[in-house]
Amino acid sequence: MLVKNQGASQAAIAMEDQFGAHNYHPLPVVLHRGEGVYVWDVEGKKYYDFLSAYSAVNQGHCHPRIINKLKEQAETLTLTSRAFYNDRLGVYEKYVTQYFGFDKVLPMNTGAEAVETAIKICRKYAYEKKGIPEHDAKIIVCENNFHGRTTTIISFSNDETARKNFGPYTPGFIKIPYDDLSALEEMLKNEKNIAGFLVEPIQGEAGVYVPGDGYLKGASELCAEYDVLFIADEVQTGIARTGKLLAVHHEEVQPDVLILGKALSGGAYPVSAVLADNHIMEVIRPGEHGSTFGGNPIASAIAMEALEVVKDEKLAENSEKLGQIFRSEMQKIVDESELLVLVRGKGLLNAIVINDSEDSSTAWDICMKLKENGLLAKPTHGNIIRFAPPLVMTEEQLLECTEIIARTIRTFSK
Ligand code: IF1
Repeated sequence: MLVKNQGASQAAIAMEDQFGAHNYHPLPVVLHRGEGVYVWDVEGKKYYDFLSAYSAVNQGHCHPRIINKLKEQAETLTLTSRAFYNDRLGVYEKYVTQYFGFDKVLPMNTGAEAVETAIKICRKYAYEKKGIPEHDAKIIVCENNFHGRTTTIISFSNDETARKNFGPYTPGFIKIPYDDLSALEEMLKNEKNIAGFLVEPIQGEAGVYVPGDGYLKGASELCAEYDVLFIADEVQTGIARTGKLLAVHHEEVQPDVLILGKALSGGAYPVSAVLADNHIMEVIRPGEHGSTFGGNPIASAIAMEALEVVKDEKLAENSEKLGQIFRSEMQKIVDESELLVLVRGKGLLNAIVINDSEDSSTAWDICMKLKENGLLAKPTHGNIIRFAPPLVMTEEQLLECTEIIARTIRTFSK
């Protein structure tokens, strides 16, 4: 539906406002089509997408190979439930476990479901394999974490917006500061009944906080030393986003439990997964966990193609290369403008921090101006803007985008 006046956008926004819950505050742009690194709004204006649906379309919008696989499977068999076998799931399970180096996978749909699944596996492992008294298992999490929006997950959030008035909260979680190995060691040493440590290799929503070198390796070693499961939530940092297939691979870490989502399907379908070796995954027996759509034939077919694309198009290498260029171009703006405090990130998961108060509208205003200039991005918290384009971007396109960002920032320069 392409119309040339603003009426279509306003009509779409008004419809969402009237008939949809107000659980988001989107940038006022109404998108109609996506292809690779580009999206078009209903008036036909073209944008670079620098959010990638929160790192779900790492392979680019509507990747032809993924879409063709979606169509092919959708015309054949969409859903059987797990009451029966199907001819796609086993193939996918073999493929994805070998792809990431684990014995088994438990397929789910959304990232939050996968995080919840990992929490259940971790607790059950603690009771049945470590002899922790039932109901006493504790999982260590980090301050400023983001792992999803379910009641249990927001129970261990410290973001009041995400958790206020959603109680009573699920117990059994202990918070420590992020990127602090001594805090983790202290907790492991002094606290009883610790079952696991759940961590984002880079804290995305908090504002793309990259931990110090050695943090992930050190945390993984401490978990091994204290016989606690190291659970890596790579829903946002995984699938080549940070310049390696997984963010933990920057430090040669293999987590005990790996959580994937988002770009596992290239953004074409909700697909998530929890991977672990047999001695952990075997705590789950028939009837103890599941989901109607988990591991359905479409999800299985799409995820295999989406992962093949990551390999064939060398998206991790491209992410690493373009990420270096992006941060060095952003650093030039930081150096010349008082408005930017710093740029940080890994691969093509980056953010700039605006020199303004958390509650200022500057980051939002910059994103509105970027939209006018043909680039879509959105602030995370207050004065931080996340930049995460699809990993299929070319160097030439990236440099065009850094020029758009530089030109836009200059119009705000203090
Ligand atoms: C929103 C951002 C937020 C995640 C990690 C699990 C999940 C997410 C590390 C849950 C989801 C999404 C959710 C979306 C905005 C976006 C997001 F960081 F990616 F930008 F919120 F933090 N683990 N992240 O990042 O996966 O259930 O959504 O499939 O809720 O506003 P999900």
